[in-house]
Amino acid sequence: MVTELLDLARTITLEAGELAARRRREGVEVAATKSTIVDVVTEADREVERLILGRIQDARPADGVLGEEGASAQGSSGLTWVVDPIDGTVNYLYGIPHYAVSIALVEGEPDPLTWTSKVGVVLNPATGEIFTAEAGEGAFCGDRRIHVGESTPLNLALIATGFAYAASTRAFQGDVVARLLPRVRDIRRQGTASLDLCFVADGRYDAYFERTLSPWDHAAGALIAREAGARVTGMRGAAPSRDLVLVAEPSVAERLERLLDELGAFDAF
Ligand code: LIP
Repeated sequence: MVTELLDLARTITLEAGELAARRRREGVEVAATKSTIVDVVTEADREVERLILGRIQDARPADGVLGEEGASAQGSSGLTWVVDPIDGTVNYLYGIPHYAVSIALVEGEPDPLTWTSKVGVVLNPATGEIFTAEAGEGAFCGDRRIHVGESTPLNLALIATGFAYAASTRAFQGDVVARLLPRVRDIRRQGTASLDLCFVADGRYDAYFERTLSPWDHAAGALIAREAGARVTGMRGAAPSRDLVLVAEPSVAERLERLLDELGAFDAF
């Protein structure tokens, strides 16, 4: 049953990715701004989400849907599709080939603090890389099974992170990164949370952490990372949420969590 749901998620994600890439080739403009002037949405974001919503409702009319650009359906099945039609919107707007279609299926209330993830798919349409996971069945990049990297001391760890759209929050986050940078191998900020999570799952980063993420940013990638052997946590052991998403090989996660706490990364802002 769940495998069929993973197949459905993969099929919809691939079709959505083709549309996103085609609109990118045709040219992309800002359609509107959201929380701040730099928090943008394009017409492609909205069109891709409409396509995904339609495909899900055709195939699974009793399921719920929660989408970044407003797609919303109250289901009766106890299952909800959590959709980021184009994650890494700023990269997409600038033509940087590092953005993703991210679709997850969760059971229970559509709340990252309580839901149970069943299926996750993250596709980078620009490269064709598709990451998938089904709860209990491992994580894959294409047909290749993936696994988090080896345990490593933090001074040799490559750490990915990201920043909010609000200037005051970015100031706080920038101060944290300034204190973290001399304590680790290096920092990466590539602008697409779902791919950051998948890169940890595939050992391309040693860890990723970010605060202020939305549910659709991490719903699929967190399951993929967990199924690849990562510890996936939120603030002080809670489930991942807007408060914090922290993902790494378990011993690296523990060391990074302690260091970030020491550096004030978990303080209120
Ligand atoms: C983005 C995230 C990224 C974060 C950006 C933004 P969007 O999502 O994927 O990790 O740092 O600020 O939130 O807005 O492109 O869907």
